[in-house]
Amino acid sequence: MARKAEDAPEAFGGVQPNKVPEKSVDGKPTIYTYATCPFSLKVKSLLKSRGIEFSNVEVDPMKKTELNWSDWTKVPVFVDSDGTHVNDSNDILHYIDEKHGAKFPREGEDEKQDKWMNFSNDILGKSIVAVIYKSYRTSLHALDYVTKVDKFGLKDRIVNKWLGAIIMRMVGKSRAKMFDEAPRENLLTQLNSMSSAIDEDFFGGNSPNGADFANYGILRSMQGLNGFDIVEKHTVIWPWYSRMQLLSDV
Ligand SMILES: N[C@@H](CCC(=O)N[C@@H](CS)C(=O)NCC(=O)O)C(=O)O
Repeated sequence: MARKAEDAPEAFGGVQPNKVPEKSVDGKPTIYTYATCPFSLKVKSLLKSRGIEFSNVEVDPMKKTELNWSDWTKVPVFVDSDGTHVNDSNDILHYIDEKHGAKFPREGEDEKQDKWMNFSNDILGKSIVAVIYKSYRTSLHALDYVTKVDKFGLKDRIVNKWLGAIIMRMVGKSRAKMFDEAPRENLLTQLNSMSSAIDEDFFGGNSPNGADFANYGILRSMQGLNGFDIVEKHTVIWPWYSRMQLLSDV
């Protein structure tokens, strides 16, 4: 835990020392997200699967004004109804689970869960970015969601889509360099590797654990985008994905 943010060395993951009750919207647990952010979708899927009502603040990916109050400049950021403030998706999953039934082990208690939760960030998150943002065309398709966010003005929608696509195309290229195989082949390799850890219905056995929510959220973010056919065609991952989708309704 307590991972440092690369862009703000003073910021760290996990539960923060300060409470920010004014940042919880309508007195509900509040998640600051981008609609299509893989890390944010991990958290949404856990909240939904537990039937926890929450508020969602859509962050402008270029200006990030909604996060001016936070040292951590990435999404998701979670603010509980009492103002408890948690950074970093895997830490947020643990915080929420601990508070709502403690149905899966905490970090350090289950090596397998820890391994696959880390995999979701270190490998799978990067593998999907290389595929989704494989060309300018696929990047524009992925960024089209910003044109549908009501609260963004017309200028921001256009800038976010076109500038976002250029930036994400560059990120996609740099992510692709991390792997030996081409993006589509690499994603298939990673799905095969995940399959080896799903012995029963879930990573967690009969019920989902942190590794299930972490990896499901990542793959959920590419639904409808370039490369999702690789997930749909996978004989182990697709049935697992469908089970996760059913129980999380995200
Ligand atoms: N380790 C972080 C990674 C979060 C992350 O990289 N989020 C992306 C959006 S999907 C982000 O905010 N990137 C920085 C930016 O957009 O400026 C987590 O698991 O929450």
